[in-house]
Amino acid sequence: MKNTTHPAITRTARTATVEQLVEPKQERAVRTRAHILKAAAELFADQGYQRTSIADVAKRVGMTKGAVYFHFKDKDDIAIAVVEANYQRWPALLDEVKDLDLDPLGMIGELLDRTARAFRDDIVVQAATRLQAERSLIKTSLPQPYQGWIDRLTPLLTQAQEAGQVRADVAPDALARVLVSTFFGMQHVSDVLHGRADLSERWAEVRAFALYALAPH
Ligand code: LUB
Repeated sequence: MKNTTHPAITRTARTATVEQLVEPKQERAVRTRAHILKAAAELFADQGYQRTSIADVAKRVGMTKGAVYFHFKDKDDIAIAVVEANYQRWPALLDEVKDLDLDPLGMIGELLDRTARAFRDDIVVQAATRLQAERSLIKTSLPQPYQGWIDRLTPLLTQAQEAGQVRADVAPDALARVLVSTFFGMQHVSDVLHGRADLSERWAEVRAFALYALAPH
C-alpha cells in the first residue's frame, strides 16, 4: 500500500528522531563517564585497587578498553575521580541539612545520620573509603582524607558550643577530630563484621554516646 503520509509530517517525524538520537556530544560524554565511574567504584569496593584493571572496568561497563581510555588516562585517574566524587557529596549534604532549620547540635546529628546512610548505601563512598585505606598501594597521591570532615564539623561544634549545647572545656577542633576518628572506626568495624548492613544502628549507638560526652558538664 502506497505511503500516504504528508511529506512535511514524515520530515518532522524524521527530524525529531534524528534530534532524539543525536544526543549532544557533551551530555553523552558526561553520562558515559558517570557509567565508567560507577562500574569502577563497584570493582574497587568489591576487590580493591590492585585486583582491578582497566579491562575489568571496560567489561563491567560494556565498552572497549580504548573507549574507557578516552575518558580516563589510566586506573589511577579513575581512582582519583572516584575519591573526588565521594568528597563532592558532603558539602551538598551539609547544604541540605542547613535548609532544615535545626539547632547546631541537631544539624551535626542529622548530618552524620545521613552520612552513615551514605556509607551504608552509596557504592562510590564505599569504594573511596577502600581506596583511601589502600592509598599506600597507589602510586599517585589521592586527595587528603579526613581533614575535610574535621574542617566541616569544627564550625558546627563551635556554633553548638556557643549555643550552650556542647561542653565549653574542650576545643571544637579537638571534638571534631574525635568525632571523625570515631565515625571512621565505627564504619570500618561495621564494614568488616557486617558489610555495613548495620551501620545506621551502630551510628545510633555512637551518636547517643557522643551526645552524652559532648554535653555541657
Ligand atoms: C571518612 C574516609 C572514611 C571520615 O573523610 C574521609 O576521608 C573518610 C576515607 O575516605 O570515613 C569519617 C567521616
